[in-house]
Amino acid sequence: MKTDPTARSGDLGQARLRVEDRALLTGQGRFTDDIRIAGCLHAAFVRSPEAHGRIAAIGTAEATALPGVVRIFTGADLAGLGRTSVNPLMPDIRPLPPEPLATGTVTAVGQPVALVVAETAAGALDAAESVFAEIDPLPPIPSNGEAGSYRAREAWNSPAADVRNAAARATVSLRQPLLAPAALEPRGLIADAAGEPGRLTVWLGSQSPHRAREELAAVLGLDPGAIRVVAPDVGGAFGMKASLYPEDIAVAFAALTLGRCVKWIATRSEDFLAATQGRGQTIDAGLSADSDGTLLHLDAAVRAPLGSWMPYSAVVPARNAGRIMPGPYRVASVDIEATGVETNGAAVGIYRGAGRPEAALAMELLIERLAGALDLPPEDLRRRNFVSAADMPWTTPTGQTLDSGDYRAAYDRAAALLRPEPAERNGLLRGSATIAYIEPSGLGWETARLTLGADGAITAATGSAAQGQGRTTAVQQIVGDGLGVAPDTVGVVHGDSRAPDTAIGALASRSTPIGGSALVAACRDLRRQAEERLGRSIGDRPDWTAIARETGELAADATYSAAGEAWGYGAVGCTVAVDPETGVLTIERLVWVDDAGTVINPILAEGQLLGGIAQGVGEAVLERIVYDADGQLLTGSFMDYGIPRAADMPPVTLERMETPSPANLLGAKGIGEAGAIGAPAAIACAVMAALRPLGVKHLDMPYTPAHIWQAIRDAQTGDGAGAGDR
Ligand code: SMO
Repeated sequence: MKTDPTARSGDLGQARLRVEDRALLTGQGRFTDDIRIAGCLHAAFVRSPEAHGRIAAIGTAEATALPGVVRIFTGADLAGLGRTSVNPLMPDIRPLPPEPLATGTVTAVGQPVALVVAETAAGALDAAESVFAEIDPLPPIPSNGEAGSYRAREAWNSPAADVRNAAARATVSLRQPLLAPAALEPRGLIADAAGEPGRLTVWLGSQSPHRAREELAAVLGLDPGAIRVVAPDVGGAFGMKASLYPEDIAVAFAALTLGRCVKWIATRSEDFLAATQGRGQTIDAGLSADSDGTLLHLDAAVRAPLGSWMPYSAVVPARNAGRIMPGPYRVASVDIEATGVETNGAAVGIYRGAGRPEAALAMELLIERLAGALDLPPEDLRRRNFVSAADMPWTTPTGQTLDSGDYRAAYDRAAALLRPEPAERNGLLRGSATIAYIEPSGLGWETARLTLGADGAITAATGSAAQGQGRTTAVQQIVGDGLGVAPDTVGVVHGDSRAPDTAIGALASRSTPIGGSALVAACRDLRRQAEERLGRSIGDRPDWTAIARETGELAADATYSAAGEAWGYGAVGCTVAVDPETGVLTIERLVWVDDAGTVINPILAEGQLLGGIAQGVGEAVLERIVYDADGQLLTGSFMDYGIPRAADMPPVTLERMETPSPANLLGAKGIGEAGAIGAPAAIACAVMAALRPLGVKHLDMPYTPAHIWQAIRDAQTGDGAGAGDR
């Protein structure tokens, strides 16, 4: 382990237990569904049974007459509302904002077509089943995105390297499954308009309550100041709770129209049908090198399915896959194009990693194949091409600035931890690989507000909302360090659109690098204000109670803009065993070296890595959303969609390096997505190493026993040219 003692002081880096866990683990959490408001009505949605079709009629008469039904809304009732926006991160975007309730046509199974509001949740569900939606079917655009029309596009080109010197070129052709983010807590909200007319309080399971407030205000035609959005305890989000949904708009509209409180909590099936999905990209890529193994040219065509509407962050996965594709390697030139295409299914958006795992998977498989073509060990090919510590900051051919780190050192350590295993034992085929990944943590700003009460109480409000990552614990340590007080004396507020009053939210692994730096800036400002008022230095560990007696209440607001993007990185070694008789895959070992820059709390960092690894393992071996040819969802419950359980976790060895980033005040980099980025690429490379001797050239995830068995069989009988599933 390499640490930089200058990177931490005081409470930074201390392994404190999470202060959130007592409540969360003893059933004392307060999630949206736990919030009971007297007189609150309940909502249920009527959803399209067709993937694509024309609405002929929506019959609500029978349902309206049922006892306890207050009102049934259809698309026509909401026709005057505005539309949500799409973050214009790619130069060429044709936005596809959702209708809160469909009018005219439906474009996905599960799309809301009517909203029933009733006195009870059961009454709303009963009435929803009595609403008759008559829809004339149209041919659907399939979910794999190969046929849909484009909605977003970006290209990254650089003058081509001299590929006449290329000694070898390798290609890959990936068809990645769509995934369900599968947060433990489904979506839901309470919209309360029972108070002053035109004012709205919303409790929403959200990563970005401030953005939700802005979007609700724009869509509903209200002043943002008339809306307060609060994210209470949130049971996981993973990108799926980042953007405003049609259901959120419809429920808020119903509350405002009725002047009442309306609550909607999604069922698990509704999350499978209508929450945003992740991944699903098709990537065709090629990589060439000269005879020394110096990488020359990377070309890639990324097709990202977008589903039937575009949430705010819709183009992030396509853009990230393109801009990150060269990974931690020096590649002389690139020709990459990423395209987002419309399909008839749930919206596809950001999901833990959001384009980063897709890029790493393509690049690492290319490296393995290219090494084979050059007759070099793949580890050597990587070592020859890492961006070196001396190169930093390094601008990639896609225009990204890698800020700091020693990729080679992390790689060597991971490779050393993964001791070689015999290739074959007990009839099992073994495969190993050590891969490398990078994890950008975003640009832009975040806010923090610190207050010193007249009694000396310190309260820190952060714009980085919490969904179980342990933000309260981290914020206490950052502010404890910044103000020279014990962490557990710091009160923490997060997830409230009134405190601070502007913010971005918890996305893209940016909460500690950018949100944490905003807290540091606020601490510096509070110290400066105190010293100014007192006319003297207050020292490293001041007595804030005594200061408050002299100064009275103080408040420091900070909006911190990152100086650059901080890039976490790491290396992962993986050994797998495949039983060729049954196709059963065992991940025998994962060894991991991650550099997230300054670490605030190693327990939190480890938790983030392990959680991301679990989701990455799920992606590699279990998870796949399936729509049939008619666009019907075949994986609508956990009976049909596998997520990893504790017993599916392989043994994991974690080590850490700590190279502070020059890009922000804390020197922190992202870690929330690292596990989900590195695990699928490492497992895929190890699986391919195990299967290659049998003649299997490529196999797409998930590596289920049936999938592996079929690939082995096809390779042995010559069917499908060893392509496995194609
Ligand atoms: S996938 Mo993240 O919540 O930016």
